[in-house]
Amino acid sequence: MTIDAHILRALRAADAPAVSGAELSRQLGISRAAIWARIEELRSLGYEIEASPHQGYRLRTMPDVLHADDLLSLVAPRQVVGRDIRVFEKTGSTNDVVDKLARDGVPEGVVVFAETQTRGRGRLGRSWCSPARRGLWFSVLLRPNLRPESATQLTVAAATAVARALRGFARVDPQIKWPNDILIQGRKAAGILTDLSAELDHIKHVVLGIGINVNLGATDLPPELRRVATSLRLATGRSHRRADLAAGVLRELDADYARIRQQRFPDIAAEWAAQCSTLGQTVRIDIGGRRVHGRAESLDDTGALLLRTTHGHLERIMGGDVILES
Ligand code: BT5
Repeated sequence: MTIDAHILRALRAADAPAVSGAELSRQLGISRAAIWARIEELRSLGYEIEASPHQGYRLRTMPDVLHADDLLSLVAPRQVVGRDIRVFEKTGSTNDVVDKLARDGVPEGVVVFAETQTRGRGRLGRSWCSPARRGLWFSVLLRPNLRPESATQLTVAAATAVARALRGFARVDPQIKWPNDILIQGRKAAGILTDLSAELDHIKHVVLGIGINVNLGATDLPPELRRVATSLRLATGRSHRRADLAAGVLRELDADYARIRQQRFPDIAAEWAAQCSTLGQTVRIDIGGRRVHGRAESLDDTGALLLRTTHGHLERIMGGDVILES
């Protein structure tokens, strides 16, 4: 963990109203002057830190910016997801940035956030609207020991983790629409894009891209999305501190990734099924140029959707767009 992350963590600790410079300098093994310089740097980023000669430093308010050290200190302790966090002001697509890191051999668990994306991507070449500082637009690098056909497990795990984090953080009741949409009050509040790099029998790496509409107002969305999309702010009537939600999502994702490594995907699938608005519904699914109709019955152990078609067959669906028919 970096020095700034340590300082922010110590300042945040609930049992310490203020932390002395001497204490920080002892914990970190650097001079009090060096601590002071870091505090000044954090202040310039918008952290309001009070300094009193007798008590020491006290964190009064935090800005709603994404700061890698702040996120690192909020996420700790974690096993894999979030052990390295990078924040960019602007990128094309965070999935592309992480894919490049993957090809350069960076270990799994790195997370890249962008305050805005100029070419945010959805599936099948669709675009993802990513207005500056209003949402969480980020990607996670994973190198799971899974066969390529089980990659959907990661999308399912991510959807479950995002839904759990949203529920705990903002007391909303998210629903999951297979495979990658998180809905609040029936409108899309988050989406997941899983980019896979694989050989025939094993996954080389997966880039899990997650977009969450946090503080978007109605006019931050293009007109054609205003009736189908929402944000946490629109749904709850108040703004939310993005860094806290980001840390919550990363912690939940870390927990679900651990469950996948321990071959406990069925536990995730059960949790997913309990909040999925697709199961039990009569749906139409568009898969490339093909269209199938039927009833969404369950998930299998790879994360695929099992559809009872109108002809009575059970069809295994790996990806596609689901449209509710009833
Ligand atoms: C998705 O695709 O839902 C996946 C979205 C993943 C976005 C993240 S952001 C960080 C990372 N980097 C990236 O470049 N992408 C990932 P799909 O199911 O294909 O849905 C795309 C459709 O959702 C679009 O065609 C629009 O109709 C709609 N849409 C676009 N922006 C939206 C937004 N901000 N909120 C809700 N809906 C949106």
